Amino acid sequence: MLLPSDLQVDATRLQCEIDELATCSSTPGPGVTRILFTPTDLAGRAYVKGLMTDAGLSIHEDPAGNIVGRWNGSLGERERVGTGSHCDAIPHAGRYDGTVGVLGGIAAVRALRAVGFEPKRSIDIIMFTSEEPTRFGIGCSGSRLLSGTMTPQQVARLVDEQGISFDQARQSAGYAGCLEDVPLSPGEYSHFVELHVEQGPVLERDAVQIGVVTAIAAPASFLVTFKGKGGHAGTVLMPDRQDALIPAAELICHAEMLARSSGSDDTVATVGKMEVHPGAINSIPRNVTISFDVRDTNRAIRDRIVSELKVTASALAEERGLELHIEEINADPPEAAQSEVITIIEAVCESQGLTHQRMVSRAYHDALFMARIAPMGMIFVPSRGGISHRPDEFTSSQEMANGVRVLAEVLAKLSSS
Ligand code: HGY
Ligand code: MN
Ligand code: MN
Repeated sequence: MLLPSDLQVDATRLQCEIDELATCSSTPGPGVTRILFTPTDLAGRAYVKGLMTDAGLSIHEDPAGNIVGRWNGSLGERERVGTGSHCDAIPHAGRYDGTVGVLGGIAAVRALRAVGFEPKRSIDIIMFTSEEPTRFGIGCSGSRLLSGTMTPQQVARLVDEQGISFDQARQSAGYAGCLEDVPLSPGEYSHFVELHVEQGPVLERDAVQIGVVTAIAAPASFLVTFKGKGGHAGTVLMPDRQDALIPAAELICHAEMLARSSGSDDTVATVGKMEVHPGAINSIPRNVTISFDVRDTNRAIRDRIVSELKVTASALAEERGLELHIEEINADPPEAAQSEVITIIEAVCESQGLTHQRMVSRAYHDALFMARIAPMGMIFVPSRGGISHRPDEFTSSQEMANGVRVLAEVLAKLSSS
């Protein structure tokens, strides 16, 4: 019988591994930039595979670049228990987003092996290939493929800003084979549990050690392009202009107003990227593309905001005689964590004497898509100041170790039945 007190997590070693992985970055510290299939991503992958091998896991990589470290259980490969997260990082990000779930999963295996635990169900630590949308515009392409949420054809067609396709990029990174072999068949996982930093202020504000996620918010994103005449900034008089940046600016402010007045505290709307063409100080913007990221735990509210934004975009374009193009990226439903998994995580927190509370995840994660093929759960550890996607993102090694110990015992329970 595994006793919680038996489980020892080497918090210092985990912190060193987080810090070592953070050196695999295409920008100087303290921030981390690790973009899919770039040299720093490949260096990070090699480092993670080394840790998996050292922990006695067998390595499996699929044609999309999802990396699995497997601890073979006596029941073989059916109905495995999955955990994991991602190691790619948006530009100038922190070092804990995603990595705590991958390196923490490996640390959980080490802690279980150290007390002689042997799983019945195999345990998979998954490093999903591309959770961030940075390079190909859509997040979670690895877990979308695995769960059948995106088809291999849809993923193969993704193109980055240099015109390189996902297929070309993965093959140059050494991932050959057919993407058709990636989707999992039903029943491959009995459960999927992800450990992740909260990326928000709730746990720190409430002085609680562990967040037990009940649901993951529904993300939607799309691009809006206004096209006008452009022209010379000095010679085209104001009544004669079709400046594409003006309606874009109005739409950005409108998005903020809609999100603030939606009636739901969980509604968020963000314009994170804007491209102005030709982008010269003395040239009237001819084409402007802005990106929208709209979320809420309530899908109907999110969809209402998205459709109101599209209606307003069309009215603004018509008012000024501009062309309008809208490119859908994704509009995913929220997912609930499975009550059995929530109960197990809470029971483990109790037995380990850790304070815990139920909460929603406003960030999306690979668990959002793994929930479509297996009962899902998430374990959160606090983020200092609620900061994430910033170089000053921070979670202490002790807080990480708390999450790892809970994950380890949850994996032990799920893989023993
Ligand atoms: O955007 C998100 O929620 C995640 O961090 N990629
Ligand atoms: Mn992120
Ligand atoms: Mn993440």
